[in-house]
Amino acid sequence: MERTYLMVKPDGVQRNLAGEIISRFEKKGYKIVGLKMFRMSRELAEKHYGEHAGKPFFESLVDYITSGPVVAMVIEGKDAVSAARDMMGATNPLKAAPGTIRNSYGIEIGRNVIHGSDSPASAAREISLFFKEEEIIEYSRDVDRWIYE
Ligand code: DAT
Ligand code: MG
Repeated sequence: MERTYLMVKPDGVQRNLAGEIISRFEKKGYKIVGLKMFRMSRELAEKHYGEHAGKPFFESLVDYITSGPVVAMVIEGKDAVSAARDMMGATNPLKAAPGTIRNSYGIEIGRNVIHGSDSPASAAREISLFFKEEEIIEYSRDVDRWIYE
């Protein structure tokens, strides 16, 4: 089982899409093991998006992600990292496959509604950046036997 870090970005929260987006991962069968709302500091945003420092969109990306509260979650399940990326769709919502979250709810690349870790290594880094160990809840679900064979 794998864990990934997902985050409804400030536009998603403002547009009342947080519940809808959380729901997609719940309904697929992934287990939520961490969930919270917070507003990101500039310092944390620059750390989170460190790989993009120096790119032309970096400043506006940091402005955007710190512009309001985000809803962050850690989900757990089989191939969670790549499956969540597939469910999100391409970075540019207009290029995202129909039915994906970004395709369904977004238009512009700078307002693409959701973040998700792009590899198991990024997932580990981002989970520890945003969640304390005690904020990740380990529990068993009876329904898992109807989700996994
Ligand atoms: P993703 O969020 O799909 O992992 P990324 O890590 O390449 O994409 O970029 C992080 C965010 O930065 C992305 O969600 C939106 C923004 N972004 C990326 N490329 C951009 C570009 N060319 N112009 C404007 N914003 C961009
Ligand atoms: Mg990325």
